[in-house]
Amino acid sequence: MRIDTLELRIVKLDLVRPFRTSSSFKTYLEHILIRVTGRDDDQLTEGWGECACPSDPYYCPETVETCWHILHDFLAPALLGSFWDHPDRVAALFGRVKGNRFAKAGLEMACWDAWCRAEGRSLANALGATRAEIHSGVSLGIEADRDRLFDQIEQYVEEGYRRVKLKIAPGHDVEVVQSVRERWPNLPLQVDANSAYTLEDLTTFKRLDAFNLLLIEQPLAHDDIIDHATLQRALRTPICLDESIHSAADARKAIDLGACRIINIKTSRVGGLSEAKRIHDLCLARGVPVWCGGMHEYGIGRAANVALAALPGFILPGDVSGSDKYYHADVIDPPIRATRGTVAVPHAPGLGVQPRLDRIEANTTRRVMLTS
Ligand code: OSB
Ligand code: MG
Repeated sequence: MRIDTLELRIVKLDLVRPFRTSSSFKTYLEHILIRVTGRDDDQLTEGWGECACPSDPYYCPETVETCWHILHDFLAPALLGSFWDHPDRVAALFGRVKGNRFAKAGLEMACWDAWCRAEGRSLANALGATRAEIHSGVSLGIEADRDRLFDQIEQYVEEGYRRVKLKIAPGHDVEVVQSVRERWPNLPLQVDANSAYTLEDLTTFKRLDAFNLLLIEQPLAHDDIIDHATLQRALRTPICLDESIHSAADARKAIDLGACRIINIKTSRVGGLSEAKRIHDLCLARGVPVWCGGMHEYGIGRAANVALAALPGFILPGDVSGSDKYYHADVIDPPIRATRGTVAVPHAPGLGVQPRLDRIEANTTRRVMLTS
C-alpha cells in the first residue's frame, strides 16, 4: 500500500451540552479529519481518520495546533510515497517523531481504514474483534446544579446505558457520589478525576472507597504511576489509569508496580490502533480488564472505538456512547446509536461508516491538501 494524497481539515462541531471536567470546559470541539487516497496493487483506495485532540493542553500536552503542525510538517512527509504491507507498520514510519500520539493516531487510523477497504475487511475483523455489539456507558461532565446531573443520569439509565461515569474534582466529589448512590443504590457507577488530586487527598479516596464504585479513573498526576501504586494499596476500589498510559510498555510497568487494576484504552492517547491492540493483548494475557475510553469523537473516530471495543478483553462498558449524546448532526451516515445500552459493530469494509461530505464541508474551518 502506498498513500499518494493526504487531506487535512479542522472540522468544528458544537456540543449538545457544555462538558466540564476537573481540567477543562468545552462548548464545541475542533477535530482534525484526515482523508488519504492510495494504491494497493494498483487498486485505488481511500481512508478516513480522526485526530481527537482537544484544542487546549489541559488533558494532554498536545493541542489541535500542535497536531496540525506535526501532521503537516513531519508525519505526512514520512508517510506520503512510502510502501507498507500492513497498517501495523505505519507507526514505524513515524518512529523518529517522539510523542505526539494524538497526531499519529489520526493518520494511522486513516491508513487502517484505507487498507481494510482495499482488503474488503471490516476494521473490527482486522483487529480481531469477537463481538457483534458492544456495551456502552456514559461519561457525565461536572454540573454545578445537582438536578441537572440527576436529570441526565435518569435519561441515560432510562435509555439503557450500562453504567455511568461521573467527573469529579476537589470540592465536587464525595458528596456528589454519595447523593447519586443514595438515589441509585445499584447503578454501575465509576468516577474520573482527570489527575486533579495528590496523595494528600487520601481521606477523600477512603471515603469514595465506601460507595461500591466500579473504579476510580486517573486520580493522581497525568505522568505518575508510583503514587498511584501507593494509593491503590490503600484502596479496595480498583484504580484505572487513563492519562498515565501511552503505550504497552507503560501498561506493563503500571501493572507490575500495582499502580492500577484496570486500564482505559484510547486509541488517540496511545498513538494508534496497533498500539491500542498491543495494550489490549497484554492486559488480556495478564488478566487486567480494559475498557474503551473516548475523546468526544465524531463518527469517524467513534466507529474506530466501536471496532476496538469489540475485542475480547474489553469486558467493562466503555465511554463509547451514541454520537447523539454529543452532536446534533454527526459527520457520518448512519450516525452511531446505542440501543438499550449496546452499539452494533460496523461490518462493512474499513471503518464501515460513510462520511457525510456535505456536513464535513459545511463545518470545515481550515483545509490543506498534500501530495507525494
Ligand atoms: O478523561 O476520559 C476522559 C473526554 C475528553 C477528554 C478526556 C476524557 C473525556 C471523557 C468523555 O470522559 C469520553 C467520551 O464520552 O468520549
Ligand atoms: Mg479519563
